[in-house]
Amino acid sequence: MSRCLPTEIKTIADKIRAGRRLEPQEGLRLYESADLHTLGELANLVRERLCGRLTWYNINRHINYTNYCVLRCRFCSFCRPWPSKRSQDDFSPAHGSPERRSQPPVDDSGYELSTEQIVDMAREAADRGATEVHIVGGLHPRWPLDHYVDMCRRIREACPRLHIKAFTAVEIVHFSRISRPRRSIREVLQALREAGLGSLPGGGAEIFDQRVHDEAFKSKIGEQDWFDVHRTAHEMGIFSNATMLYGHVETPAERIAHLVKLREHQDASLAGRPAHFNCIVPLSFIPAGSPLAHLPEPTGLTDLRTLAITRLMLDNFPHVKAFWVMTSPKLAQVSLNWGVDDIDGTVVHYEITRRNGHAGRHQEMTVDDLRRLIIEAGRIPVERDTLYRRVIRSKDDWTAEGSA
Ligand code: V47
Repeated sequence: MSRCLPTEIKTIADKIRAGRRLEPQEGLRLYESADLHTLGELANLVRERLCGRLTWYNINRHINYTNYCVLRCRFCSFCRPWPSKRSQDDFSPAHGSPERRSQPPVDDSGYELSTEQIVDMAREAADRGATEVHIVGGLHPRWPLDHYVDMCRRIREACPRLHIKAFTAVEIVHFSRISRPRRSIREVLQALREAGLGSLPGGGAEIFDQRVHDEAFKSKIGEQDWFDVHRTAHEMGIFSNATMLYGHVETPAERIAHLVKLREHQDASLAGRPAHFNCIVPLSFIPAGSPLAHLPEPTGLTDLRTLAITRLMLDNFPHVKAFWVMTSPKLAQVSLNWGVDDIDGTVVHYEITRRNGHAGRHQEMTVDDLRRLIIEAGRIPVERDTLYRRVIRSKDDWTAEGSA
């Protein structure tokens, strides 16, 4: 690195080169004063120490089972209110999609997918080579816990090899609250695991700060509940991911504090629990269509800076994942030289955010698209399964390296 660095940044750079952990104020200094190229070089150094030039991708399908939600979060453009004309006891399985096609409705109204539709989507994904379904949705005002258990069981029966990564910590807490008789977080996770749940996605963490929470996520679970779910999952041997939703009402210092809390949790999981976080997914806020639509969307440079600093602060996370639906495929590609080593995924359909509010819900990347992005960035593409085992394909079949 021949660039002339301010003394403070040079000290931080030396620390990173020596493999030492950064303090919160050092992360903040990087936000405030490191130039983007220095950040890229440092994040790249850490990334290449961990996995060289390899870049992971997976063949998956996201399924968002309903947009009805009992919460009204200010940052959310996805949720829809339960229609007042529907009866209190109505529990019909596929409202909003009368033809029972395997898709949500094309307009922006409320919808809920029936379990049959979800199983069809999972089966179609498995037939197209997917190794994972990523299933999340709104907090439905009527569905009982058994509905979600049954969803997992029926996917497992139809597609025994498909990994079910499902339900954010927010949903798990909701399932516990609505269960009758009341089930603890551990009992909910146990019931879901017995039915086929493989791991938890990282959604719902947003920013762990009370001021930010009150301003943007007031009705949602907070830091303590989110960590309770992931702690319990890790204690039970269930792997999970973590997220950070940035670029709305939070400050850089609040982002750093969020990352440090994740790092502390990961230290404890790695030291004494049978599972831990597999990756961190920094999510770039898309204001369009949400009550925070007046906010400017994070720029590409904020995205790169945040991804690089995430890599540098989370020295105990094996992977930093770019979710191209939120950053755009082009920026996800560039980020492969700013600390990112993993891209999610083929995706296929995604309902929760649509870039600029008007993109269709069909948001798919082919394997060829993903590999081309990765190779052109000077990286080596490797297909992985949910647990980061290399996937080996032969004709129409696949196996995960090291799996039973
Ligand atoms: O929890 C909601 C976020 C998350 C917006 O674990 C928004 O592998 C941007 O968690 N703009 C869901 N983001 C997505 C998610 C995820 C995605 C890919 C991979 C993984 C993983 C997890 O999306 C929500 C929330 O944090 N979100 N609204 C928005 N307007």
